[in-house]
Amino acid sequence: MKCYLVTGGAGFIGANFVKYILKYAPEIQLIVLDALTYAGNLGTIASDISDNSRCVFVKGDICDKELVNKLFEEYPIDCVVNFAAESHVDRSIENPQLFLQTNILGTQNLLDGARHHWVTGKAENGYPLWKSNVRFHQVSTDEVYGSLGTGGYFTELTPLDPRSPYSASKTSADLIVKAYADTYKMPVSITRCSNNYGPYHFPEKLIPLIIKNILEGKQLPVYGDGSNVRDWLYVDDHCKAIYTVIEKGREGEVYNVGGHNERTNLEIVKTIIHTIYQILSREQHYRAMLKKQTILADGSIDISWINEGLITFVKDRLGHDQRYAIDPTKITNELGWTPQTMFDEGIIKTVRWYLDNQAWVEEVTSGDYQKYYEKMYGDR
Ligand code: NAD
Ligand code: TDX
Repeated sequence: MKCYLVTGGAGFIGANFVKYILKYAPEIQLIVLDALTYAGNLGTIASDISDNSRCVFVKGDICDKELVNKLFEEYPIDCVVNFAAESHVDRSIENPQLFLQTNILGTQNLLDGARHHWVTGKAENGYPLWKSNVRFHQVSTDEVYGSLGTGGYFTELTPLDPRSPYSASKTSADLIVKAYADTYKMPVSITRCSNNYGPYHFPEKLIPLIIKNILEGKQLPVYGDGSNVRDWLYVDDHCKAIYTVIEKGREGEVYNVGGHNERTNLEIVKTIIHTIYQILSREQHYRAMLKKQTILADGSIDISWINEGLITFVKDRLGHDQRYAIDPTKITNELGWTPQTMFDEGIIKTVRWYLDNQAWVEEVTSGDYQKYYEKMYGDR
């Protein structure tokens, strides 16, 4: 049996990855390390831990050297999958230092822990000798490439050009991973994925925030003029790409991950409005969860207000990247990866998941979320 140390496994993509591996990769045991920051929620993976002897949870910080060493001593870890990060661009604009601490120094601390436990000796040429079949996998982002104009795609050869404190910290982490590969010949790989969406996405990010606001009858904040473009991928497709790269990808390589699904933010917001309206038109029982309850003459709950009039254009994000678009040719041609869930299907699945899992939303937003929302968006 192989053993993966999955960091950040109580966050959005990490938790989906834990579920993906437990379902599809019976040969893998998981040690999940997560600090449970505002973005991490143990409830998301509680059943995965309790129902499964293949999954152990450890609460802790990737920057904690002693803890990371202890985990390597205690468990036969042969792969580190590093999801743990501060991940929200807006928060990085407010507090850059935390992003540098977690995303750069945390990654370096994990690299060092792995290096100390995976090196078995020294070759004649002075380079370390590595235990066989080990891998350090860094979960990176398309944001390291910066921002595109109206045309073109990010390939693995696109120069790194991060523009926000978040993307600069992720780029630095990628470079530290590359430095360990070049200097110590450490077996590493990196995936750079476009925007994910799907279940367990924290409602500070665009798609879950818009769903939450509609259900609460609030306005829908669109930054600037809503023309910025993101390339959206269903989270399970990202999880499959990571697993494929770890198991089949070449050592030392970077693989871009994306599904050619570019949309403007305005288009995304309109799609969510229409999707929720359609579902609530047909399935009246969901209307009970709306905060705004106007009862019509026929006794039904009014949903006519769920329309594009809810959209409100707000102050733009500082340094807002205009467009991201991934060219996934390398991972498709080399490893046969292609996305399985198309956006039209994925967004309906996602909206339904949020309608059916309001208890989860309440749980994850019961902490400092309200304070954050008021600071970012006022009392809209
Ligand atoms: P998230 O914010 O939902 O989850 C991050 C997790 O990391 C949380 O569970 C949090 O508690 C944990 N964490 C934070 N600091 C930690 C620390 N110091 N020690 C241990 N755990 C810590 O993020 P996400 O959206 O799931 O993103 C996961 C990874 O994927 C990140 O590295 C991100 O850069 C990358 N990524 C995200 C997207 C996206 O669209 N969300 C796209 C491409 C890449
Ligand atoms: O209220 C909002 N209104 C709005 O117009 C929010 C929260 C966002 N936006 C815009 C900003 C972006 O153009 O929507 C777009 C998507 O924003 P986010 O959901 O914050 O994602 P983004 O900034 O694109 O970054 C995401 O994708 C790449 C993840 O958060 C990163 O972790 C990942 O690396």
